[in-house]
Amino acid sequence: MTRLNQIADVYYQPLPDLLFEAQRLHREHHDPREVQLCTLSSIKTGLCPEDCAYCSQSVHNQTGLTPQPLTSVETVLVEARAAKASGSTRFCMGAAWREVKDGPLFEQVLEMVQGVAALELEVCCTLGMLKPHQAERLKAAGLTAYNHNLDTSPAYYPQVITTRTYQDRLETIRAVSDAGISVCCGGILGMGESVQDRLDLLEVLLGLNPPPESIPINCWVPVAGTPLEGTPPVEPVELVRIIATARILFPAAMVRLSAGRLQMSDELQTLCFLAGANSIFSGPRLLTTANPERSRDEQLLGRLGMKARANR
Ligand code: SAM
Ligand code: DTB
Ligand code: SF4
Repeated sequence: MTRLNQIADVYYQPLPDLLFEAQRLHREHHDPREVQLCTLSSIKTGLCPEDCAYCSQSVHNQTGLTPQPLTSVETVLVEARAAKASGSTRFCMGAAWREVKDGPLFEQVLEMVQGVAALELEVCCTLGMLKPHQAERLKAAGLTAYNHNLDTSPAYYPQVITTRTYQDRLETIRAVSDAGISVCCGGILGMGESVQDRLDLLEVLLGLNPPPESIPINCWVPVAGTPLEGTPPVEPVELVRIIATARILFPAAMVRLSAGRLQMSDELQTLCFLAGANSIFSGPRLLTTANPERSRDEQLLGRLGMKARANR
């Protein structure tokens, strides 16, 4: 049997069996009562030259977004302190860049990384493509993890992005792991892809060496003015199945229920936690779109007898 058949066999099990297996592995590696809270900050917003069909920040999409140049170090550190005070243990900075360019802007990001690391928060960046020497500098500045998503399967990818290749992404991920930085790599569901595309993405992730320690599962957040406008949302049980399958394939990883929670019911999010998701973005904004209010998340976790993971 090929590995892909095995992944499909996991995914298509009767849901009770799939959830039982996911929970068994989840409990072996994690405390099932805890979720990690992460805060996102958009440090450079909009005017991105890439043509990602899902994104509010691409110059190719008429989304009405107000662009913002690189934020000051002090502003970001104020946000990071507030994130820590509100219970986040990971702070993720995102820039609408195709790639990192050496120079003053990169130096400013390195200062941000140093400043956030000094607050004893996990520090994550997502800045587009990276070269090995840039990954090494981020590592030296104290970066914990670098987020660079493969987004979808190799086959569906060209329907979504044409300005950089799957191979480009794999090379950035290589540079990140070679520098000793933890890889955060996942994808987006709900872009019109098939279940097979989602399983193919999981297969590529499984083939990474080392496998990612952090797997964000985003549901596409609808953005008017993008080519994906009008795409139907992910079928809820399919989302739960993907999370459980990711938990089984990557038992030690953080499986993050990332973008798209505002569009989910409390019950669906609960099922995702039971399937092995153990991290959420906290606070009312993602990068450019809305996320549930903190109070709603606190209330939900409280009702479930779950709690935010303390700083380690
Ligand atoms: N520009 C950098 C890059 O793409 O590598 C970093 C920022 S980019 C916004 C980070 C990730 O956010 C993308 O790879 C994509 O997976 C996710 N993303 C962007 N827009 C989204 C949306 N509308 N819904 C869900 N996920 C989205
Ligand atoms: C990831 O996988 N999800 C986050 C983070 N990595 C950078 C981004 C979600 C962005 C959602 C759309 C927006 O707010 O612009
Ligand atoms: Fe640019 Fe990243 Fe948005 Fe693609 S996902 S358009 S690279 S900001």
